[in-house]
Amino acid sequence: MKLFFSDASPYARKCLVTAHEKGLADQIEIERINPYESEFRDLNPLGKIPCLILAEDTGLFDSFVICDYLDRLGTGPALIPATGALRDQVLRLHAIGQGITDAALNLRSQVMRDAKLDTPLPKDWYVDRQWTAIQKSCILLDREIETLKGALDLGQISVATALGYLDLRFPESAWRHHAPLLADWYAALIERPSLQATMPKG
Ligand SMILES: N[C@@H](CCC(=O)N[C@@H](CS)C(=O)NCC(=O)O)C(=O)O
Repeated sequence: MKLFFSDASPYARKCLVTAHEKGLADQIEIERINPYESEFRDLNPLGKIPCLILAEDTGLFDSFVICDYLDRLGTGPALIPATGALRDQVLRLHAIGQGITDAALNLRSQVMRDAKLDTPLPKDWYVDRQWTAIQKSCILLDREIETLKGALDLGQISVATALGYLDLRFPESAWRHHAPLLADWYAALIERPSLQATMPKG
């Protein structure tokens, strides 16, 4: 299997953390690409990474679908519970992590757009909406910190990779101030080898 990957992509990192946790990292060939400069729409018409290339040259996307595939393929405890209330809880946590990531990437896209064009967008309601989504999500996670504890699951991985991306792109963000319990939880979780081996950069 080959994974179209970028060292900065929080979505791609989520997949690689999953691969490490499921004992599959050695079976995945990492191909670093810049999705904005590469043409791979025959494998993913959306032009986005991560994209997992299976042996039969089929592209698998997006990050949740790849994680679900790796979770079923690998060994060890399931990261996505098959049924029941715990499954709902994990998928909800995953969605919050994904939502924080999406909001941070929306902010980053605006910075990239401003750098390409000589017409910076005003810092308007759209930017405020992204920061509000990030702040409110961190506050909710702080309040519900107990749901992030216990055996590792994809919800926890999603939240951790979202926070890692925030620290990479927006180190000035005050999320720790709004969510001190979440900050403590994150500091402990990123000691895991799978997260240490995939620290974002770029
Ligand atoms: N929902 C997708 C989002 C993937 C995504 O937006 N990846 C970014 C890189 S971090 C990308 O490839 N962007 C290129 C583009 O939007 O054209 C997932 O979870 O995999």
